[in-house]
Amino acid sequence: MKRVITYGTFDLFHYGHVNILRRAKEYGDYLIVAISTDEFNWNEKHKKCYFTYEQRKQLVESVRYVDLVIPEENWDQKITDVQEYHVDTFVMGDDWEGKFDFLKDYCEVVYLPRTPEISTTQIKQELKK
Ligand code: C2G
Repeated sequence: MKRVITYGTFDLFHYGHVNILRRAKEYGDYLIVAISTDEFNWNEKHKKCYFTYEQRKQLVESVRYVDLVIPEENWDQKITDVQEYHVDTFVMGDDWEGKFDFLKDYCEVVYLPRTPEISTTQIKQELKK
C-alpha cells in the first residue's frame, strides 16, 4: 500500500482543493491530509479561518480521495508524520515549490501546479464587493 500525505488549511473548501487532493491520491492508495489547526493558522500563518478546524476536517473527510485527516499543529511535524504514518510520497501545490525538499531524505516529494483563478483569499475579497 502506497501512502501519500499533503498539508493545508482548506478554508472555504473549493475546487482547487479538490484538484490537489484528487491528484495527490493518484500517487498512491491511501491519502492522509494534515489540516492546519485554528491555533496554527492564527499563530503561524496569521490566517483567520472562516470555518473552524472541526468544520474544515468534516468537509475534507467527505472527499472521496481522502482516507485520513490529522491535525497540523506546527511547521516541524512533517518528518515525524512521514515516519509515523509510513508515508511514501509528500504532495503540495507548487506555490510551495522547494520549501519542503528536506523531506526528500524520508519520502518522494512532489509539487503539483496550483489550480488557476481560485483561492480562499479571492473568494473572501469577491464576497466583500
Ligand atoms: N491549492 C491549489 N490550487 C489552488 C488553491 C490551493 O492547488 N487554487 C493547493 C495548495 O497549493 C495547497 C493546498 O491546496 O497544496 C491547500 O492550500 P491552502 O489551504 O491554502 O494551504 P496552505 O495555506 O498553503 O498551507 O505546511 C503546509 C501548509 O499547511 C500549507
